[in-house]
Amino acid sequence: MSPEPGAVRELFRTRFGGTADGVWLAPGRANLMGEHTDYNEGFVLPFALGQGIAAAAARRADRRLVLCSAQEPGCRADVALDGLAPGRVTGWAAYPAGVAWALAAAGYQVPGACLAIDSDMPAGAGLSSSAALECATALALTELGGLAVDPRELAAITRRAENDFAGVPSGIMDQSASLLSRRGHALLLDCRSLETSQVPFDPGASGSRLLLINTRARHVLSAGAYGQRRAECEQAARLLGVPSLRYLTDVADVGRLADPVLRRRARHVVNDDQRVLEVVALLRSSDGDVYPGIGRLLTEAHASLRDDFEVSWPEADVAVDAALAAGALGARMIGGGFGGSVLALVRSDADEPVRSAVAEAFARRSWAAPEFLEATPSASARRLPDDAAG
Ligand code: GAF
Repeated sequence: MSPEPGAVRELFRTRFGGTADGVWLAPGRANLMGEHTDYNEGFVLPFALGQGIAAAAARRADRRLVLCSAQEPGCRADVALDGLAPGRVTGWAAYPAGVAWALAAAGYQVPGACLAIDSDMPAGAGLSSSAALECATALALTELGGLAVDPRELAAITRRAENDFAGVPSGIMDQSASLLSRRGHALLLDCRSLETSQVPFDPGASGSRLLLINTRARHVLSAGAYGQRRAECEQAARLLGVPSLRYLTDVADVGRLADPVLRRRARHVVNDDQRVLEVVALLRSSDGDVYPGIGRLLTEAHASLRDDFEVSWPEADVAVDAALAAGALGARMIGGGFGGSVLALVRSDADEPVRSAVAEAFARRSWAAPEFLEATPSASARRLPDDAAG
């Protein structure tokens, strides 16, 4: 898992000539609990995946950022660092260019650089490949420039790249997961105080595992529905007289909203915040096998995302139902919604039956076959040792 360092070094050699100064790796993420809670200043509990984005990079003497990607053969982006502005770079290159722009806006002297990018993450699967691309770029540029930037500040900078440069109105979860996670842990992030804590998370030790099901319905965050959900949550908070929905501690308070749609949106957010804390309490308890309880919360969250927040999609609902019928402890859609992946928690001996049941349910509907990936709580973004394989 994770892109081959040798392959990305070779890509650098063939596209730019010479040798990269280093290879940086940033993971994608899955989210155990807390969906659409980050931009409501609530709680999230993501973890870094083994899969991610690698950047082989070298410093340049001039003020240009030159990019190529194994996933975009024949495409080379060459941008001047001076004069970068939102809207000037489009497509995939907007994410790395946006990082250079956001670092400069934060007062850092960004060096010119060549970056060769490689990924082992399916695009559009809702596993935050764009945040991983931003974070790999951020680590490469800061280290090449000798800039010491705290990972929390880097999370804010990379989020700014995504929001203000690439024009995607996301919250802080994905960049934080990529930069702050720890192997064998989930990351509890309070999106109001930005405090984090590491929660031990090792389903394998109890004979369970996490299965990601890429439903192959493509997830596109920049589409309007995500922004519409944000606006609905802000409106609900305004009507309830609180700075954000995080300030509601009793779900009964949402009953004061006259509009049934806003009531449902707010109910999801308050309940999902609560579910994050319940999952954390289970993971931290020493009460035997906590995974059936976590599974129930996952399935509850899916119903809430489907019925109250209305961001699920038909392939996700079918995958969740088929996984549960085949014995999964719990399952839910993850990420922004309207396409992407489902996370299922399964006993190891139910892994095969769950995969077959989901694949059959898709085949019966003549949908493209789903893709199954292992989700292993992994380490955060880092520079790979220079002698890493390849
Ligand atoms: C996407 C966004 F990028 C995150 O910030 C978060 O809002 C998530 O959707 C929903 O929880 O991944």
